[in-house]
Amino acid sequence: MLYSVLALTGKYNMNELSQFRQWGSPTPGHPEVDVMRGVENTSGPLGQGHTFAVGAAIAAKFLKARFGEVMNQTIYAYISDGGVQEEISQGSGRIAGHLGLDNLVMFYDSNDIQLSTETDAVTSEDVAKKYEAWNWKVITINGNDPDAIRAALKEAKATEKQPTLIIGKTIMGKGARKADNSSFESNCATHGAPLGGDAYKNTIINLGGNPENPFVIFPEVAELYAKRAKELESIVADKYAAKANWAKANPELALKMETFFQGNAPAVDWNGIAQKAGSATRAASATVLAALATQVENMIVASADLSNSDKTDGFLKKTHAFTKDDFSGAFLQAGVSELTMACISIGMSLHGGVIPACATFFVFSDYMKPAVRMAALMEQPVKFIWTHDAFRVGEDGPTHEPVEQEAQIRLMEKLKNHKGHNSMLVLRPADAEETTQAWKLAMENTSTPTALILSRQNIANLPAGTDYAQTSKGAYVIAGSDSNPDVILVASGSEVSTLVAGAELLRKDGIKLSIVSAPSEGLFRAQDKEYQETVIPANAKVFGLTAGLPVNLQGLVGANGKVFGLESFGFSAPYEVLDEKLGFTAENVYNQVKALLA
Ligand SMILES: Cc1ncc(C[n+]2csc(CCOP(=O)(O)OP(=O)(O)O)c2C)c(N)n1
Ligand SMILES: [Mg+2]
Repeated sequence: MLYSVLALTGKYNMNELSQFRQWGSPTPGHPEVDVMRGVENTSGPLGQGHTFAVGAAIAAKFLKARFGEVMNQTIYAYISDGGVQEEISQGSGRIAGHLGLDNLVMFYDSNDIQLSTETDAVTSEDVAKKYEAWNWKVITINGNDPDAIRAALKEAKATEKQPTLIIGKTIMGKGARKADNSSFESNCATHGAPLGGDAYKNTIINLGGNPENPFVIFPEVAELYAKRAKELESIVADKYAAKANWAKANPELALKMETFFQGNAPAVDWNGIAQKAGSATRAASATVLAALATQVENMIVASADLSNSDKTDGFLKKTHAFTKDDFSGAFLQAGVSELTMACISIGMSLHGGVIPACATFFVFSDYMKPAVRMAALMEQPVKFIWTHDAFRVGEDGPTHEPVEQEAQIRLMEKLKNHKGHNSMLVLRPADAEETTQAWKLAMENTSTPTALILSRQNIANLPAGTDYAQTSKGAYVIAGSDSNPDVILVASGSEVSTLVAGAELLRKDGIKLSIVSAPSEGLFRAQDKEYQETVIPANAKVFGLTAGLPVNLQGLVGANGKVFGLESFGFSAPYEVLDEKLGFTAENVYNQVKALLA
């Protein structure tokens, strides 16, 4: 539907439509973001698209609060039976209604048919009542009637303080015919499969076309669209003129708006950020966020009901959360809805003009993976803040202790996007200072999503003299390392300081060692081979320590070494006890390395 409508506006030609789903065509099976062609987001995983729209509507409100009527956009979205059923629709429906997003109009293609059954086989809920309960204006119409659609859109535009859901009761496969020329309407079989053979021929004939030459725009349709194009030309010209007048009257604001939409890395006084030595990296992140809140005017931070734990409150304390009538703040209290929050953040990013970040506990990144994948595919520079990064969550026990999550998310560093770059930057800083550097990299990364994996517990700073600027190389040798080491010790996050403690014991035995902090293997492997060789020479003996699965470090440690990691779920106990029980101590580092060198 999207391609065919865009073809009527000249964004695709008939040849491109005929290449639907074929290699190299601009018409892949599910539309992939291509703004110049009118595809504003990649779609396919049900439920995410309309949530991107909620994010875009929030971004528009945020910008309107700063620039006024010139940013007075309405966001139009589509949803289907499948989208309404997806759990994420609960989150986006709630938030859009709660924030009274009257700049959001969503059309629900309610055809009572889904992929493998009719909808009444799986649901009997009253969708209108559900959305009304979330503070949506709901208008139910015959969705195949253009006049009814026009009237509903007018009503939606006039609605204040509520998003609008237009429930269009439609007929699936309207006009479709089977091989025997009987009706093929309202039939699951028409969802995705080509009609084929005589069904296809009969359908084209029934719709007034010629099966021998089906890729044709009927003259009356072409005329209708040409007329509308003319109207749009003058509407757009008026908009541009109004914008130019506004820019003339408000040169500073106009410049600011231009800067926001350029999407470049913002200017931040990174050197001015003073970290408290020995902080938890989540607390160090709060320190950075406090600076970003005052220095980056178009940053929006969200948290899924954990702002005081994930320490996004560092940002929140300098601003205020969005409310129904007030988007002058820059914080989204997303409530407990991690996937929704992630998709809203992506939608903000797709809208443009803003820099979104969102936060929760690392273990709940599991709830966000489908969105992270879409952010990576669409190359959206959303910042994902994940705190409570390992078993040192402690007393909360195994449900809250990420073990395999780091390995999972680091797979995205290995997966290339369509530009051939790592599809995501994943950083797990080793101390407070490295956290500042990690945030700097995150803000400077304007072409892919970034993950910041942060600790709950305090971490001793790396040895004095460590050149933190080298964080940008993904892995680097920290201060106090020996040249020509007998063994190289490598880790990320708080395990680096455990290595430092273990190294002290090893040095007493005369062992020479080098310690490598590796916040991002993906970034490290993007450096030239020469640099990589200076940090971890190919023939070196290497010991890796990770509070996640050993696979986190196997790529860095190689065949010549050994990784000590966690190979089970965690346990509930104070984290110092867990460190002892699970072997994350200086003594165990000593024992493991001695065994490796023996
Ligand atoms: C997350 C997710 N799960 C499953 C699918 C597979 N799928 C594609 S469309 C669809 C349902 C189709 O029904 P509906 O949304 O009503 O669309 P219609 O067939 O009416 O056009 C399903 C299950 C998907 N694309 N995304
Ligand atoms: Mg349907």
